[in-house]
Amino acid sequence: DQIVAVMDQMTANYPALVAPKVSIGTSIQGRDLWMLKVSDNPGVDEAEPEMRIDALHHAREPQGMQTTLYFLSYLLEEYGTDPLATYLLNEREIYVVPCVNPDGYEYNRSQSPGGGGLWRKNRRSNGGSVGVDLNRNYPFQWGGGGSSGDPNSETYRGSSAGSEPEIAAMTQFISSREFSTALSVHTYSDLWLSTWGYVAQYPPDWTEMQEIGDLAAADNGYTHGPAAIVLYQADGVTNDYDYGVHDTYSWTPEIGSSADGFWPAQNRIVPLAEDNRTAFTRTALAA
Ligand code: 0X9
Ligand code: CA
Ligand code: CA
Ligand code: ZN
Repeated sequence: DQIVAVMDQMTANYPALVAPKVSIGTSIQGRDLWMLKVSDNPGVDEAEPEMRIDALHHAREPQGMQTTLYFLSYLLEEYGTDPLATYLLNEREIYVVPCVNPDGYEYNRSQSPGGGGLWRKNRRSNGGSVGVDLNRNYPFQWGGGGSSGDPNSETYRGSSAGSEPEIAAMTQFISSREFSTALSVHTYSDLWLSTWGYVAQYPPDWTEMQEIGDLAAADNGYTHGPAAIVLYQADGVTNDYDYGVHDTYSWTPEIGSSADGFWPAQNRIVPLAEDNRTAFTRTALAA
């Protein structure tokens, strides 16, 4: 409810820069997956490079959503004052899905209203267990050694590629646009992860991707590199789908250190978001 309220408030406060939110689909429990388009002339599909930002594939990673909404606030509040914010809103179309997993996030809220809930997956009933890892369910290189076929696992990939309605909504939405760059925001570990996740190899466009990702990560000092090389193998992930299917250069920021964890202290929320503002800005510029 609070995420929806912030989205509506942005549209109300900046109607010339934020289109009314659009539902790209619904979750297992019937919650809307809301999308906000931010640009000048937001009601018009202009010939401007398109970028996507999403967050909360994993229900216990709210700092990704908060960093994303903070970035939008920066753009909107500084439009007409800061030349970079003005340029990005004039020359880009930024499409934002701040909560891909509303059922899991709401489950955490209901169990731990003060924060601290550690549920990760969606709320799919698997019979004896609950939940599919939405960042293992994408229909590209689905079902390898970087995910699990065990429904009890935290990295359960689901019964088939794209089986989850949240991921079906995302792939349909992604296929309806032409994103040049994308950020699928997670927490935590101070990382800036690129493709590939499914195999420990550098992608074909690595020279250019390295330049862009290095520039992004240069500002906050996060470690940049392919996920399967700098972290671990993971298949059916958002970044690999973006790049493998749509040629979109796509990264996963893992925001914050182990001291911040999944639920940073309240006084860390804005500093962590600010730590990533320039990195987000550079990814939008690169589009
Ligand atoms: O395991 C994951 O899904 C991500 N880490 S997290 O701690 N947020 O769960 C990493 C996914 C990395 N994959 C790619 N970026 N390709
Ligand atoms: Ca525009
Ligand atoms: Ca366009
Ligand atoms: Zn995550």
